Amino acid sequence: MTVYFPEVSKPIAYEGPDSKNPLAFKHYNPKQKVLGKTMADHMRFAVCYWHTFKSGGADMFGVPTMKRAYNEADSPLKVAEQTLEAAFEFFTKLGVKFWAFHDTDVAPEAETLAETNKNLDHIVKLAKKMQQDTGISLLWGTCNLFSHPRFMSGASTNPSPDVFAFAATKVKKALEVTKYLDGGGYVFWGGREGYETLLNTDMGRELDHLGLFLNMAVDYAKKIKFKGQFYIEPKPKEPTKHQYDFDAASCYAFLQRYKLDKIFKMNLEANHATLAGHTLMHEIEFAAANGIFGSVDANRGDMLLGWDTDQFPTDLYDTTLTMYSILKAGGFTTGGLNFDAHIRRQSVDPVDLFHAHVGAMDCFARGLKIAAQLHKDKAFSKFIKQRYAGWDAGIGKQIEQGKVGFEELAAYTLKKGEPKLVSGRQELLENILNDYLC
Ligand code: XUL
Ligand code: CO
Repeated sequence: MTVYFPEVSKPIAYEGPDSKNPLAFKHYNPKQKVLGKTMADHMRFAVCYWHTFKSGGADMFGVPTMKRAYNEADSPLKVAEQTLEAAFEFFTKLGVKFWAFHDTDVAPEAETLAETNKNLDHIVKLAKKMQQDTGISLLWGTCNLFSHPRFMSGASTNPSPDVFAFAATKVKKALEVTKYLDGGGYVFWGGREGYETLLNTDMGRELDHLGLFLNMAVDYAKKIKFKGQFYIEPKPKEPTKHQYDFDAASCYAFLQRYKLDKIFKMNLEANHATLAGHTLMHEIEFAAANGIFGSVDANRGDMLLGWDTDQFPTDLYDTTLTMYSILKAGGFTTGGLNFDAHIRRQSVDPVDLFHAHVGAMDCFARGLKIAAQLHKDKAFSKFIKQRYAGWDAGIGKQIEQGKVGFEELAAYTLKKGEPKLVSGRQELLENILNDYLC
């Protein structure tokens, strides 16, 4: 069997914080228990197929820079087979238990949809065998409804019902494939489900169509007994000027309107959160507060660039707060941390993929350890509990229990007078966070 990553001859091992080996984990020890659960189970790391194996470093101004041995073959299907082999070699050497892909990442598109589906069937059969041989599972499957020219004006929100039907046909197949591979979930990211200009857009109708489309997907999943979790992945813009699934809050309103709120959860991406003007922590906490937290696409943007740079997460402050919010949300069930990130255009060597993933996994492992300590010590929750203590008794309790209205509150206030000012202690809390981080 061909070896595609000879620079890494054996699986990446945990060597502890003193190790100087760049291809070893210094913090991620999969079997180590943190708050009663192994690190592997806390984080459920997944490698994404599209960036890691299919993006070759091309950008708006330049062609691919990365040469990969698995791309050398005389037919697209052979390239797909080799890429799959390389991917499972990579997953195994890295020690992740999950992967994620779009239909078009794994199998080449052909002249007709029937032929494309044949290619997909061929590849997923090989993938199923590799999953069985390695114990690696599919975190979620998804469908690319944004790259082909037919989707230039959207998929289910396209003005043409023929494109809606085409997209439905593709999602039908992607659901079947995800079920065949025992995928734990299925993601909808509405790449072009939005608009470029309202001058040519019937927004109400497009939203109705998106609602109809997702309901059809749910109906079909029931029919084929696909039991995986459905996710929506919010993103406010890019490539479109406005995307309908803008952030977790707008997705939740949409899901409620189309009676899908009990079925879908959120797949929250760090760089999408920042594009929406939020932090990932905000998105996780909003989702958790509404019972729709599902999974995370782990990456980061660049403070100075206003687009989805999809960089590997290396900021300890961010990974700590992400893990803190995930622990607070009760942890992952079907979801995980999927590295929806790509190495930079100048990182041309295959080994750079290992450096990126090893560093990000270690950064999350450190974040988890710090977040667990914050939880154990109730570093913030003690303060929050006390800050809201007024609601546990007296007038606060009466308000929460619905026992008083405006008249009773007016009588109470006129008697009590001006409320006391209480410090929010933000600076103190930020200092405490830094004490734990260092
Ligand atoms: C695009 C993005 C996608 C989804 C899956 O910004 O995040 O790769 O994660 O379609
Ligand atoms: Co993503």
